[in-house]
Amino acid sequence: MKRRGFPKKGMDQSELMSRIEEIRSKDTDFADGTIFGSMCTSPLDMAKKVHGLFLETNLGNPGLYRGTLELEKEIHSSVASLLNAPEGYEALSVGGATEGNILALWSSREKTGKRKVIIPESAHFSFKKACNLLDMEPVMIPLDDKYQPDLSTVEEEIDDDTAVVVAIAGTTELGLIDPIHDLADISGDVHLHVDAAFGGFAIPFLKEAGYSLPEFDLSIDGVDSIVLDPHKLGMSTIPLGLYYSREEHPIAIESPYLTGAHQKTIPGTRASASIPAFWSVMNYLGFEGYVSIMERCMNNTRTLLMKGKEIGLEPIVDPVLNIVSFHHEDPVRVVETMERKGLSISRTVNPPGLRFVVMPHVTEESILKMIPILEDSI
Ligand code: 0PR
Repeated sequence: MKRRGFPKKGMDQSELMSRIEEIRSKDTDFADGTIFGSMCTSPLDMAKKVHGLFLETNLGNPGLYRGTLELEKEIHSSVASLLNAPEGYEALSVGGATEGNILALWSSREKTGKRKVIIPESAHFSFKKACNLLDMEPVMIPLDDKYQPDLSTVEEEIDDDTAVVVAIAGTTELGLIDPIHDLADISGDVHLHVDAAFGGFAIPFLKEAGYSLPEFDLSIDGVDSIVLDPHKLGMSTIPLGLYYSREEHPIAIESPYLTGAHQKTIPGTRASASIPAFWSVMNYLGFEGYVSIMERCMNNTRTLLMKGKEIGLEPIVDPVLNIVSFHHEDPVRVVETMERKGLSISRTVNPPGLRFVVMPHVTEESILKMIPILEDSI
């Protein structure tokens, strides 16, 4: 693109807004029923409205935003209950699970001086980012025939240089939950971090609805930290992740000229509107509201699974959460074909396949409309 000059004079407001509207219409909208590959969803209307009221809030400088801070403390406390956090836990609001995963690795390195990170191959790429950033050494753990980390390899790899072991509650590609109890036993005193970016706002509600799912949170003694994302299945606005550690986070950088004495997370100025937005969603839906949303997602997951099988697709695993992935030898081609037809699906790499995330914006109707197009594209 040719370099544009910095605008010299202000633009006419209505001209400006019509450009903005035109541009925004090029973005895909969750309400279109065409997005099947995203772990985010349209936040509740209330979240959007509340978010707009807090645009200038910045909890990097908390003394100026005492109201927002009050809500942050309330969400930290309510979600601590959801995760069975013990007394003495620390909660930090982050931009999303990427930042939470970075904090977990950073804190384990700080506490131990060690650098080795045990990571299942099914982990999100944010752990590779974190290792690169923190100069830590990723040790990738192969998956067994059920696409779960091979526990004997984890056991072999843990040694005196190991800083942290990673477990996942809701893998990005298949939505699986690692055997976190077993990983906690194997890790012993080594920091065990659970990435529950996706599963954190699914598993507790599905258990309530009668789904038999394993424990994944701070109720397991050996779990030292966990992250989950209100901006995914928490149904709220971007950016918000919540990071919990059993003990106090060991890194606190002095911020002497601001109203808070220290900062523990990565941003300095911290966009905070998503905090009251999530507070509103959480209090509006309540536990019961989330249970019914997740039940609907799982019903739609079963519909997609069944319809996929009817057109000859074979699921890679039986879905545990609201993600369905089907074997396919050339997923890139199918994803591109679907994209040309106006549908956004995703793919898996290990093994190659077509990935559908059945988020709350995915309806039975949108699935039934998408299936014949998928049939023509595979
Ligand atoms: N951990 C897991 C298990 C994840 O699935 C993700 C994101 C992360 C960590 C990182 O979370 P943040 O991106 O919030 O830091 N997984 C999604 C993905 O890569 C992110 C995403 C969401 C991508 C919506 C695209 C999209 O439209 O698939």
